Amino acid sequence: MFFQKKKQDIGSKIKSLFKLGIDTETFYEELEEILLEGDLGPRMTMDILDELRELGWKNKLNSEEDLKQALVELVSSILRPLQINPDDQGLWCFLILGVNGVGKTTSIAKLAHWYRAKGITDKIVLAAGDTFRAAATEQLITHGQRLGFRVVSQGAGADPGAVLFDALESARAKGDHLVIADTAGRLHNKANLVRELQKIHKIVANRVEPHRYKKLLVLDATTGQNGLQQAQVFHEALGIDGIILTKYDSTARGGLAVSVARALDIPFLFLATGEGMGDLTPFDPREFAQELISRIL
Ligand SMILES: Nc1nc2c(ncn2[C@@H]2O[C@H](COP(=O)(O)OP(=O)(O)O)[C@@H](O)[C@H]2O)c(=O)[nH]1
Ligand SMILES: [Mg+2]
Repeated sequence: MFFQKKKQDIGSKIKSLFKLGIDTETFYEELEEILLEGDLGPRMTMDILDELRELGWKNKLNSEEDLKQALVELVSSILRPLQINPDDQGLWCFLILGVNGVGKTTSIAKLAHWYRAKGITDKIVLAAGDTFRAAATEQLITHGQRLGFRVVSQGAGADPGAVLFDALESARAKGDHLVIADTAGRLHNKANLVRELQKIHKIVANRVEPHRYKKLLVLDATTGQNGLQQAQVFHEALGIDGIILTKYDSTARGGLAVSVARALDIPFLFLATGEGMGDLTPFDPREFAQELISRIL
């Protein structure tokens, strides 16, 4: 099986593929396996195979390099990047969403660090809106202290809406430019989650101009097609403006981004590739596609 191969075998899948004979049915069957294994999802995989068959018929798929190039083109054409640069003309809010453990709290700290390091803004407040677990608030406070950002919190059990309210009001009063808000991502009861998120959403929407209010979803690249279902739930509930894809350092796959983009057409903001504060990179579709294809092939 291709997917059981180890690191030193990377790149050998494409060689084995070409030994099957270009443009044969087995070639496409094996390629289908590879793309599905890479988490590109069934729909995107079918699209890609259709396009490749067409290239094959036209005699434009003659080498490993042709195949790689075609895949990079197809993958990068479906991915949209997004940059958000908060100005100082009004208060911005990033609501950070996602299920437990995907990397929300860590990403909030990284985002604050990134926006300050790039000189975009340092007037950032972190809001501890995950009041479900005490550890979540403590974790955000620790990051805030370490990085030197104010954290607004009310502790475990508090109403997340009240935390958001406090954070937004105090940010406005103190002349801050950006509130980055944590949320709890319990998905065990979808109806409850959606109701709670919509309450928080109302509080932000009433206080922040629509174009300065961004609902950002954190997806863990190691979760595979599960991540697509998560994205669907959050997108349906609130409408997601952009995605941060985390733990891209802990998976050999990461095609989740492609299947989410194919299904929901949500743009990507950042790629997180480690636990360090500097492990956050603006999303570049072409670079991502090149890296992804070289990983899965
Ligand atoms: N390897 C890796 N680990 C990450 C990344 N982002 C977050 N983590 C780790 O994932 C775990 C859960 O992160 P956390 O921010 O608490 O997730 P949350 O529950 O969504 O807030 C922590 O151990 C983080 O250090 C990443 O990009 N790469
Ligand atoms: Mg958290």
